[in-house]
Amino acid sequence: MADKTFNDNFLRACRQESVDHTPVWYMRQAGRYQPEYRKIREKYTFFEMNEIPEVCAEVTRLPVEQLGVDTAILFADIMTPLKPIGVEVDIKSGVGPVIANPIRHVDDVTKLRDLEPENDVPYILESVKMLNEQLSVPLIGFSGAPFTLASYMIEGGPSKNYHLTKAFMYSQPEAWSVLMEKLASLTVTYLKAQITAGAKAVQVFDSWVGALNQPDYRHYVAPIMHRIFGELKEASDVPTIYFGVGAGHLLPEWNCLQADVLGLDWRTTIDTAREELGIRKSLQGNLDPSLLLGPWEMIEAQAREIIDQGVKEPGHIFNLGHGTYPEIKVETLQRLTAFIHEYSQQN
Ligand code: 1CP
Repeated sequence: MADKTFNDNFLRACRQESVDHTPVWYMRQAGRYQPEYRKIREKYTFFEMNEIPEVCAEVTRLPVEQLGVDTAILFADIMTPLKPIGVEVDIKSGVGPVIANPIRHVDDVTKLRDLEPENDVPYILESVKMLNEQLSVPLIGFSGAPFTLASYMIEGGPSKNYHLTKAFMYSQPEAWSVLMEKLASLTVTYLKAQITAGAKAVQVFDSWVGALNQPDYRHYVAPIMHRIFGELKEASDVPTIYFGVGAGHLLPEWNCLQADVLGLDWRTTIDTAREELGIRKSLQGNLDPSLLLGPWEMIEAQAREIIDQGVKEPGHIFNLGHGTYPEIKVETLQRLTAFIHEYSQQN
């Protein structure tokens, strides 16, 4: 571990314990809004950055050193563990993941291999170990959730309405179920390996599951999410976080899962989650990242509002409602981090 005292405010907030200040981190805190990131990215493809532990660790540390955030998140992508199981995926700059062999039939599902982290993604485990030596804040490991991974695997890339995914789910329910179970196994195996390597918390990104209504979520997705968080809880006491965009209507379902922290986007306030929906878990969020392109006075007022709501009960982690954008200025995130730390201490 690094010389400096270890800052465990984030882990304490995950466990709903008292904190020195509200911990802060930003989804996609490593990314194209950073000139240093863009410079490294010019030299490597996305997966090269991911697969060379020294580069991966450097990019992971960048926002911690530059912004003063309370956690690091491993620099990888939700697509990282899909490549070795037979998904031909490329990350295209300015687009995102593009898949050359999208899933159409049950055969495309059954031929996917099982993930063996030590053989298939040794560089991820190496990066986690390296970062554990270097950081004085907790490292978050992560995985995509089955629905969100399946959406890329079926659509072949980013989508606005997920109609191919839903069509597959409705018309080939048995194949859907096989796919969900396979991806649940991958998620659990991958996260357990990251935890064994030293990840101090894990986040499951279900970014696009908000596209489903509540009955469909309950029928087609909730059982495997129960399986994932149940198996993780059985294996370790490392805090688990579940996040999705536009998924406020699913929060009552999420409240029944064995996840420790729920991520909110900007559409659901912390007060609403706690008071109207009765969520008693820790909450993470939820400044609209678009607001970071607006005037500082508005950013500060909104951040103040989020902290005022967050500190009413133990268990709040400040974050954005979704990832950073390339247009955001480094200085804005530096100023925001300092403001959150200072303001939440006074409360
Ligand atoms: O700093 C960090 O947050 C760590 C790195 C990280 C994480 C946690 C990256 C790097 N990707 C992710 C997760 C991820 N990837 C999610 C879940 C979180 C979210 O909703 O944002 C999703 C949906 C993806 C898929 C993906 N990969 C997209 C979105 C495409 C879409 O459908 O709109 C994109 C643009 C990527 C590429 C990517 N991943 C990460 C970075 C820094 C980038 C940009 C790569 C580049 O061109 O430099």
